[in-house]
Amino acid sequence: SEYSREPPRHPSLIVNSKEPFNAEPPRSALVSSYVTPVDMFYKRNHGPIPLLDDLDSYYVTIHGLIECPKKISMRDLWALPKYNVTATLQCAGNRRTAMSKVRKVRGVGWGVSAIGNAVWGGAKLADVLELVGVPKLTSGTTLGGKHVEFVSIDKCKEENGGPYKASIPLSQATNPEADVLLAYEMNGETLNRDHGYPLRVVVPGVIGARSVKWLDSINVIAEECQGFFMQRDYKMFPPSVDWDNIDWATRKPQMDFPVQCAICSLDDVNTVQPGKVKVSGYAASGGGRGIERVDISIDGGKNWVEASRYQKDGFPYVSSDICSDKWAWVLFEATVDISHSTEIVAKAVDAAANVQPENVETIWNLRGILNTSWHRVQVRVGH
Ligand code: MTE
Ligand code: MO
Repeated sequence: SEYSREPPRHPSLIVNSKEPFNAEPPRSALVSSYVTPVDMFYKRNHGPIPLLDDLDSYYVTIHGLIECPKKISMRDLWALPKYNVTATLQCAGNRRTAMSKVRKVRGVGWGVSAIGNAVWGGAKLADVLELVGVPKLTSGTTLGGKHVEFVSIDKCKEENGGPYKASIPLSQATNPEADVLLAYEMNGETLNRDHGYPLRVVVPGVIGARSVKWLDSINVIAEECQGFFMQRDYKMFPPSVDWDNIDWATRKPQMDFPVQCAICSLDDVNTVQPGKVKVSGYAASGGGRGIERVDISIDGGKNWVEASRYQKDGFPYVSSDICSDKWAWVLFEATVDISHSTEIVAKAVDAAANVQPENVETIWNLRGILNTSWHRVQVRVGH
């Protein structure tokens, strides 16, 4: 079958869909290290994994509204300055299963682990575009509504057998500070097949859907990409919209992800001994907005304690710290005293003072994206 050449995967991944392969690690794996190991990183696919075994014949075509269209080889990319960017990638469908419990949504179910933090190595898209005559972003440039479209090699049924594609604004693509990468490494190793070998886009601070894997071509276009995943998916609708009254044209494709956090040291339902319980997890926000605070409550949100936050190897995290990884999550930790059965709640606040919503009902949407409601786990005290 078309799925007979899939790569090997770690046996402890939780498989949400086999073909196409969609899987996430147990949540505890996310808090065992600041950088998520490649084999524990969630895998989100819409078709079979392409097999590109001949790098000599691989190149990316860059064309569209540019003066000198060009084919770029891996050799060309390796010759450009290499950047290592620590960035958290999060699927817009992270925590979808919990949203579906309130009212059914359509889409692959995910727990809290459709997210990971990796060190991506590669060339900056702004440098690559400069090679084909597209200047870097400088103040005063007018770029209109132009977008840069990324087209993959894979084939998916949503595109009627065509390739996966997405786009980002030209102003973001040509801005060196946006750190958009054409990545050929993940955590210091050659990118593997599941994550886009030999080359993928990484758009920091933006929902995972725009970080196109197995890149085939880059197209500078007059307006945003018209592909399925930009126009008929990954858009945020209000709770009043359902499948019988949806008008896709009324909404914009989702780009930045909102402030998010989840407890990873505890399952949805836990039995604990009375006494101290460690609460740790991740918090992240889109657009390079850092995490200002993570609050923990054991009384349903009446009283809160602030968790400690860190990045790197346990270094305390300060949101104003210029050394912090601006595109990366923070891990948090707090210890609470549990004397009776209750719910433990976590919520994060980002640098723009955005706060996670209290309840999932208010942000319910038919595709089940962006469930960023307060994360709640049950603790039952057993003796
Ligand atoms: N790129 C291609 N070519 N095909 C895909 O199915 N899935 C997207 C994105 N890029 C996808 C893709 C989605 S929805 C997400 S969340 C991320 O890749 C997941 O990246 P990962 O599998 O490396 O974690
Ligand atoms: Mo995704």
